Amino acid sequence: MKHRNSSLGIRWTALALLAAMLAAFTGCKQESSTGTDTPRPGKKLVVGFAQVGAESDWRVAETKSIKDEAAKRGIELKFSDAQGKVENQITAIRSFIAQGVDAIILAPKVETGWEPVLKEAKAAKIPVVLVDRGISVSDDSLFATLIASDFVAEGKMAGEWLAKKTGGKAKIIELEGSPGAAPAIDRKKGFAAGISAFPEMKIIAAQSGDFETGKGKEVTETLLQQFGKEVTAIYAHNDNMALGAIEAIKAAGKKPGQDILVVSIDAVKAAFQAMVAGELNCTVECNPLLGPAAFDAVEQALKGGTLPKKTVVQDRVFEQSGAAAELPNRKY
Ligand code: GZL
Repeated sequence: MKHRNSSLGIRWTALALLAAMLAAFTGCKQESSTGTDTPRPGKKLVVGFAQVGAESDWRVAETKSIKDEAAKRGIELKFSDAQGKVENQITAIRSFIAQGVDAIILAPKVETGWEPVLKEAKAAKIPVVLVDRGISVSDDSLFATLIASDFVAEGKMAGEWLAKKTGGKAKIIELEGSPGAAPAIDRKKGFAAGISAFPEMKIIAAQSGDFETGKGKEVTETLLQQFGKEVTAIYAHNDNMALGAIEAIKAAGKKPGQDILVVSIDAVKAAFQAMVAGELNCTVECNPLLGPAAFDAVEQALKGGTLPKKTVVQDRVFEQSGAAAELPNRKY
């Protein structure tokens, strides 16, 4: 926690209370592991975590990993769930700055719009570590590092798997993630690259399901009404939308995993269960257990150490044949 003289301390406390009230008013959920908003005395590290929301199993696992690691390291974590709204994430970051946290961890919902608030964090000499999704800024000194998977590679692995499975012939419905989000942009790009060598692999429809199970089901129900007779495969940017699509395929009287192949990304436990049930054909891992690496980066940044601008998390492809054996090993 930053140390300041008493008059400034009174001003910061008032600012912190104002910022916390603002954050509460704007609907983003803020919580502190100590349940207090005022800075605590002593050297305990205080880190603010601006999370997107809880839209998927993956996201819930990422939040748990960050919270568990903070507790393990004796770090006071101020957590904000933006309920999926970028403006709430920006409010949370301003609140963390006003509270004088030592560092900020940010999982940015979308790639753009971050320059102003990250400039404020830089001016306050508060390092920002990005986890899970990247941002587009002209000055990359605005963040210390990014710890994330390679979403283009994930999409390409999904596309190549489907091409191999279908002999290069498929009519595909693509369920896209949240508009403007790095994984949605890059998984689309990667999948297109993965099938580009196969002219008979065509994406006949694409629509966002916002990484959510319910929206994935709704979008698939609608698209099956229009394309149900010709679609042979569904590519979902995450497992939750794939699970929603599986429900919609069954509701349409077809067999998911057989009549219509389903391939997705994340490799959460529910995806392995769906593969064991024969309803999901393949999922590409995207590891959400970023807590340890995130806090290593925070501690390195606070020591003034140099950090790579991006650390890529390695991912693997899982298909039905190995699902039952792998399921007991899954941590999320
Ligand atoms: C990936 C992450 C994505 C997951 C989704 O790093 O940003 O967001 O793939 C989550 O499940 O909603």
